[in-house]
Amino acid sequence: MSIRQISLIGAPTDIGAGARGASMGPEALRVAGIAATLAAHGLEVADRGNLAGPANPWLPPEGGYRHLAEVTAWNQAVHDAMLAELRADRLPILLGGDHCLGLGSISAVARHCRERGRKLRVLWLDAHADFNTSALTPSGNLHGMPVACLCGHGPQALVEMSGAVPAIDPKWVRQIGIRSVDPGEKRFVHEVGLEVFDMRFIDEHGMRHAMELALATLDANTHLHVSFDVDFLDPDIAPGVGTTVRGGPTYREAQLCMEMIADTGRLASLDVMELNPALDLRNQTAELAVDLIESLFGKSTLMRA
Ligand code: 4U7
Ligand code: MN
Ligand code: MN
Ligand code: MN
Repeated sequence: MSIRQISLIGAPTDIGAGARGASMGPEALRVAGIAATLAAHGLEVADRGNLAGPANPWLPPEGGYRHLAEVTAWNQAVHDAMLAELRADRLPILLGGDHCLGLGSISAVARHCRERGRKLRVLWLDAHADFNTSALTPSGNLHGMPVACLCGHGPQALVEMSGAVPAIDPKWVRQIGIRSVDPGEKRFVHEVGLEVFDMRFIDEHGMRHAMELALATLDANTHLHVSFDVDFLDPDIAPGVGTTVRGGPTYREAQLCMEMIADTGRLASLDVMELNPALDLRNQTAELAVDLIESLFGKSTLMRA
């Protein structure tokens, strides 16, 4: 049985990103009607408002990381807020905010799964692998590093946030839609054996087959977490992100991806990240994200009424 009690948590920051503006993401998703849309499907929705954290000082990287202290503070706030909702048996939706916050979010999910003796599966929907380290990163931006940090590679404060190191095993992760990976990052992804369904795979085998494989071996004791970086989507339909990469999933491919996740009935937490209203056109990317989230929560056509 899927969880029907939803909590929205806003994290208005662009502290880990390379462009300013993802800090406006939570409000843009609210304006696009995320709460009412989910409520219309019979879900109970509580909007917890926005978390608070340090301002963005917009400084160059130090020791391979930009804004590490501020990123840590924001992630701790996200971790604590997500964990409180999970412990109350609610389904938290993190409204980002840049994707560095996936670290705090999934650290809370990992801690919760340990407490409850549950298995964890993370679906990482993104144009990027987000598997850089301070030695590999071309930018120092921590939104390009959360998956590596979760797998135990990163600064101590981030790596330890879940209370266990590593927070997750790379075997628990499936990445979908990937089409931009830095050279050192690529080697590291192969080294740890991350399971990646990149755009080449989706071109050749289709979204359906990619999702069948990514969702295989889920069982009744599996907590399914989806980390949705909006730059997963093709920029023609989703221009409102800081790091567009052409050649992403179309509207129909993205819908199928969300519908197949919904069909598992296992979704238990969600991040909606990297939406950048400063780069959007008439809030269309936020509206698209809400449309897709509706499918993720089981908006059905006649077939599955
Ligand atoms: B996102 C990048 F160099 N790989 O590390 C980096 F291309 O959360 C981009 O997926 C990271 O949007 C993008 O800075 C992070 C770059
Ligand atoms: Mn990302
Ligand atoms: Mn991305
Ligand atoms: Mn991005």
